[in-house]
Amino acid sequence: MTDAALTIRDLRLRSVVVPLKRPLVTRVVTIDKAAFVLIDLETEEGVTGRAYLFGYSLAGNACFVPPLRWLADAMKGETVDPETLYPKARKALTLMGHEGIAMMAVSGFDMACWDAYAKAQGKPLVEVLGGKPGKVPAYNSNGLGLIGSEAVADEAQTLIAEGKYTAVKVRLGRETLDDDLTAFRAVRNAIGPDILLPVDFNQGLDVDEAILRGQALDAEDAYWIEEPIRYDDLDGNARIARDVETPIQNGENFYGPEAAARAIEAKALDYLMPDVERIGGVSGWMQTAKIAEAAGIPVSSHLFPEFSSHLLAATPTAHWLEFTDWAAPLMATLVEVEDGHVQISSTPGAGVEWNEEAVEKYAVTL
Ligand code: SMN
Ligand code: MG
Repeated sequence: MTDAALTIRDLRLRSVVVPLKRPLVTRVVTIDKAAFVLIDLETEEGVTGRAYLFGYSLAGNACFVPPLRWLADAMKGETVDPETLYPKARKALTLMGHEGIAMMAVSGFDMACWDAYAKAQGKPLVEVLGGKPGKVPAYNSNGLGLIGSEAVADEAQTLIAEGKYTAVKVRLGRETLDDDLTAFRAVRNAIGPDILLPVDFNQGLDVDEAILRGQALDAEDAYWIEEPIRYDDLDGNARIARDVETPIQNGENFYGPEAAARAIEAKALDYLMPDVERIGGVSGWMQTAKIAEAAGIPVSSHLFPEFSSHLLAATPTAHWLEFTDWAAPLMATLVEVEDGHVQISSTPGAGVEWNEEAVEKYAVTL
């Protein structure tokens, strides 16, 4: 990067809360609105890098702002070279820890850096990362929470029809195993045998219950079992992965490539599903993709379809993109879905540009 070099001036941060078309009830949380912090990385050259963080709630958004401001102050005047800035950003927040909110702030900063960097090269992010432009297989994750069996079966049909999807994911973790099986079978009957049907317990079980419900799902046809127990109980997850045949999916709550490496080493998962806002942004994702490749582990994404489509196309063991449209009301251009695939944006950067009118409408003060 020579001619296209950019210099960081500041981070502009805005907080928004967007209503969800379909509230999502999970074992741990009900999400009926989506709170985001919008990050505009401003450069002296006038190129702006854009990304967003998902704060889950207004209080969550408020947590992101101080470490992001800290990074803005620490990184002012630096050249936008994301591979150099990622370790610098992590170091800048060392005393806040390498996980949790600090890592999420580093991730958001890193994503905005990569967006600016790709824009300065005039290329879509996927190309800068060495991946192929085009499309990636996606499942529609805009629903299928812990609702009644009839409602969940109807919703599954609607979700598939929205984009000719060949996979949808149902949340489980109802009161009893029987309740879960009833919901799973209702969805399976409604969608037919050819649609892949992963399930997500959102960390809701203990190890014994997870083995019990997991083995019951072995007799059904669940495509994967996601987060059956606490994501960071590696011994427990390894026991479940050993005793249950259906592949165990984990990773949306891993902070940094180190956490993914530890889980793979512990055999605590069969499939890996990093979340770009926790794994360390684009830089952390790409390091994680290498670790997964070496271990032969399939990699799916969690939320953030705009960035995740670029990342999966540059991931050697890419598996499934989780499609949600939660940030769509804020975007100038929508993520395109066709025949169950997300089209990777082809404009320079990661394809995140704000619809300023909508941002103004949904803006909230912290
Ligand atoms: C999930 C968790 C938190 C917020 C939204 C969705 C869920 C998923 O675990 O994987 O979709
Ligand atoms: Mg999940």
